[in-house]
Amino acid sequence: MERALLILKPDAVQRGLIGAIISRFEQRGLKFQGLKLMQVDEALARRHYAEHEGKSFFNGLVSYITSAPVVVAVVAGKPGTVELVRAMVGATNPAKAAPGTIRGDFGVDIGRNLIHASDSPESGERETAIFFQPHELIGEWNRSLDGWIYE
Ligand code: DGI
Repeated sequence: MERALLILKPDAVQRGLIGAIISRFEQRGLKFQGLKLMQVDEALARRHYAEHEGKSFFNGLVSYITSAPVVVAVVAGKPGTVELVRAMVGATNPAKAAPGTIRGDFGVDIGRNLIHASDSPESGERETAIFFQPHELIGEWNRSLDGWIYE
């Protein structure tokens, strides 16, 4: 299985878009391994976004992600899942994101782009370990419709 960490950022939660966004991943057939509402503190934000430290937008990014509760989730599927999830999320700047993507349907500003998704299977594992304790994840569970999602 390949896993991606999703963060429904504070704007998504404040705007009442949790259900609409989560539904897209459910409808696509992806399986959730973890899901929770949480408040990100500054240390966690800095750790998650460490690769952007020093960039002009870094401080704004940290204050945005820590400004109000977020929903974090882990979605899993066959190899290729991370790429599929990124395609559903759309370009980093919602103004340039294609219609039909989450950012392209719900956002207009790069500083309020609604959702984070891991950009590689390796980041999926790293970020999952940052946001979830092992006991908060259910790695293996069956759905009766799995055979209707994957051949
Ligand atoms: O993986 P993404 O979220 O699509 O993009 P990323 O990992 O390159 O950047 C992480 C977040 O940082 C992104 O979701 C929004 C923010 N960001 C990236 N580039 C810019 C930016 N914010 C501003 N204001 N300006 C930027 O150029």
